[in-house]
Amino acid sequence: MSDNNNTITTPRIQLEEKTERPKLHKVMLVNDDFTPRDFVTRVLRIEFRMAEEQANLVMITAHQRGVCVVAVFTKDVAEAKATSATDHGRKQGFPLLFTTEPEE
Ligand code: TYC
Repeated sequence: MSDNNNTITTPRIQLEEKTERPKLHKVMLVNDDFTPRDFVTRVLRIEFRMAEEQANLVMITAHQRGVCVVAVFTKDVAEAKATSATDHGRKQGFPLLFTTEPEE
């Protein structure tokens, strides 16, 4: 009992600190009536390093349904990619639009 006599001890509470994963954000491709299909596919290939088949599928899906998820990234990366891809279209005079939204 040598250690416990006359010793004031402070209870220590171990607070559980869970490391939360950063929420992922989707980059969405939005359909429009003006941007040529081939150009949309090319932008997807260049900006998102997509294979041709996948890029075509995403383009057609947006064309038919109005929008299509392109990929998911952390918030900053998603926003940077969407801006870069949208600018790519603007530089060629097209209204091509990429947006971002948080995943559920
Ligand atoms: N709707 C366009 C056309 O018919 C093609 C297109 C597809 C444009 C997807 C944008 O996100 C888009 N030329």
